[in-house]
Amino acid sequence: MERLGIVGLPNCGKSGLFRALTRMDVEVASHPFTTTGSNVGVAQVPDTRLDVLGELAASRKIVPAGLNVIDIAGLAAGASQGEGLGNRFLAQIREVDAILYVLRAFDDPNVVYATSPPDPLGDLEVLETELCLSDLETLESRLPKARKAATQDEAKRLVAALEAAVVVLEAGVPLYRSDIDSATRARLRDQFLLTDKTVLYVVNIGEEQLGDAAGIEGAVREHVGDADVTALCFALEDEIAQLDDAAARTELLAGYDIGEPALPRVARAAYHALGKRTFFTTGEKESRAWTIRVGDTAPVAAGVIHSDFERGFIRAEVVAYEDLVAAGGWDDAKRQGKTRLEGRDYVVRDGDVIEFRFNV
Ligand SMILES: Nc1nc2c(ncn2[C@@H]2O[C@H](COP(=O)(O)OP(=O)(O)OP(=O)(O)O)[C@@H](O)[C@H]2O)c(=O)[nH]1
Ligand SMILES: [Mg+2]
Repeated sequence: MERLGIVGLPNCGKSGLFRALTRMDVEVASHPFTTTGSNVGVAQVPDTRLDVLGELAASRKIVPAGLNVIDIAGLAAGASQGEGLGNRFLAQIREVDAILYVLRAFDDPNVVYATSPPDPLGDLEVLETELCLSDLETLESRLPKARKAATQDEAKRLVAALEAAVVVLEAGVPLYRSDIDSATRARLRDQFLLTDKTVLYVVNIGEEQLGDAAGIEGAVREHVGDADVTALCFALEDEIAQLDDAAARTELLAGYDIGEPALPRVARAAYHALGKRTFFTTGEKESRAWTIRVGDTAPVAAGVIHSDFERGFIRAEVVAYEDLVAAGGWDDAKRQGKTRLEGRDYVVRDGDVIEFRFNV
């Protein structure tokens, strides 16, 4: 399953974010390089549609989708040359499918930091520079061999793609923000470059900056283009996430004058950016969100639940979430002829509610 890696400078708040996302008990401390290995966990991906389904079916249990998250050791300037935790850090990034950059905006003299006052765009430059340098090193070590082998057209095109990447990276532009065309980008995929991944950004703001969140977010967004950017106060989100009592949560949110916690939105954005989509099953026992990828067919979706479902797949009985809700529940949707039977070739859509028919 795809993994989201949390990447940022030492003491920017990565582990606090990881703890809030996964509810795992990891060390969050005011000294840099607190995290030296990596913490691995699963973040729940909240989905209001699932809550509605659970209510309609009076389900005894609600099971949201999950997202694998890794809290990676802090990166210091010079990491690509072995500074800080150096290559260990870069190796950890290589293994993730998407990067969640954490940029620090909160100011606290008790939590030492590389820059003072904090400078989120400055953080970004340090982080991206290290990743670009590491990719350049990778490419430069591979190019001579690729050039030597380039007797066929396809091999020549690969060399051209590697050279195009070098030009972009030398200008300090990560591949995910470059204007390299998609065919060239596709040729680079097998190189597993660090800046060829999906990226999202979060800015860790202090409680006193909550009023400024939109402005801080906007400044980063202007710099990064299409990617998802969220400014949030990790410490506060962590506190909210720990409250099981809904009333206490609402009270805390109101106290800080924020309508909705931002963390669920970050989890959803990452899930989506990784190409993950959701279908649901619903009933009295449980309502559950299952993860598929864009383009997955009905038997593949069935296989997410159980491999026997995929092997013995006969048909899927499907209704779109909106139609099910409009009908008032699964049984009513069925009575009203809103559910339909789909076969092996059906491409499952985000929000489909499904009952599988299968042979065992
Ligand atoms: N004042 C203040 N402190 C914060 C805020 N967010 C995080 N911190 C503190 O920042 C410190 C570092 O947080 P961590 O989550 O351990 O940071 P990290 O990025 O994982 O650090 P390393 O693992 O050392 O790279 C902790 O003492 C947090 O309590 C904030 O919004 N305001
Ligand atoms: Mg940490």
